[in-house]
Amino acid sequence: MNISQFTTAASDYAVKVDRLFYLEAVISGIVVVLVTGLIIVFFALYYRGSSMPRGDVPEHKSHEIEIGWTVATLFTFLFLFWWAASDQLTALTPPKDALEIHVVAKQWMWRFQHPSGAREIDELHIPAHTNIRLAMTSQDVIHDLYLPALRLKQDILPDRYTYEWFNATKTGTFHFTCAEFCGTDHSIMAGSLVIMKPEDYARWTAAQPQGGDLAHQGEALFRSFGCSGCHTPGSTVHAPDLHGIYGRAVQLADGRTVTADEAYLHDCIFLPDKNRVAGFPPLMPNFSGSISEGQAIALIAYLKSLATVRGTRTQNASPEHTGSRP
Ligand code: HEC
Ligand SMILES: [Cu+2]
Repeated sequence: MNISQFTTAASDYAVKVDRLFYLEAVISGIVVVLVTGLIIVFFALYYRGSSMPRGDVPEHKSHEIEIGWTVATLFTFLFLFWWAASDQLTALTPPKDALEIHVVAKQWMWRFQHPSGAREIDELHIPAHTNIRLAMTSQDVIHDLYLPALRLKQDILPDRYTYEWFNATKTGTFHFTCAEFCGTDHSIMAGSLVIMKPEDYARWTAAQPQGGDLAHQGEALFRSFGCSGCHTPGSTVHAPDLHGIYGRAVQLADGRTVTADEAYLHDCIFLPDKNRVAGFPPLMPNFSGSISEGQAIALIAYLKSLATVRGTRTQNASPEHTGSRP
């Protein structure tokens, strides 16, 4: 691994981060040189016993200088804050048309699932010049996906989704690693980010073992875990119909109304007590321990695809399943 692994800026956002970093380094450098220089000069001239004339000590200190440097520093920092914040805030909002890749972190490996159904471990293949959104969760402790070439770092928590998005502009193979101390083998929890030309990515995807896309894998799990036994219209259990669930406003038994986003669906499977649906017996079983994060991703992809089947596609429905209706 050579140093360019860490210095290459592989996205426009990374270039922006670098620009800010260099500016701050230069400003800090100027301050260091100025302050150290003055200390050395005054030391050399006015050490105790030197013959330099001290002149008359003024009665009042100079307010102009005090106010001047305070205001100058204040504005410099406000300017840097404004610059950094505006880069960060634009980077927080993912574009609507992003390709969504799921990330499951666990001690001590990375699992990636592509919308096509392709999976990989400790390697992430992505197309360049494409908006990519990572939806990330952890199977155990807190991890953190650090992609130096993209200047991105985001914590990954159990029972919760965190996201980051990017648009890579350079092809190549780059290092990524876990940036949260997560146990004995934390230091080997790393891998390669392979940024490919879009046509190479398409070829790579096609060459992966075909397990069906995520939504289809989820449909099979929906049957094998017995979800369908309760959640099919006409079942003996009074359970909600899950068609069109994604993006819907759900009335809960405790009076809250929540939007059924990915995090909500995730909680329904692993923490059902958190969200009991109003008007139904509280019979949704807790599947934590029996369903893995990877399986939950497929189940949720399936539930999201249900939103598109009956023409009730909601605005939030994720774009990647539009081509994969069951
Ligand atoms: C024993 C029957 C039963 C099984 C099995 C079951 N559920 Fe449920 N589920 C329910 C009931 C009843 C509710 C509504 C009451 C509640 O929240 O407990 C519910 C609620 C839900 C909700 C929230 C629905 C809404 O309208 O907000 C989701 C999502 C869900 N289940 C998904 C699943 C998935 C995925 C599986 C399989 C892994 C599954 N369920 C298995 C009975 C079941
Ligand atoms: Cu880790």
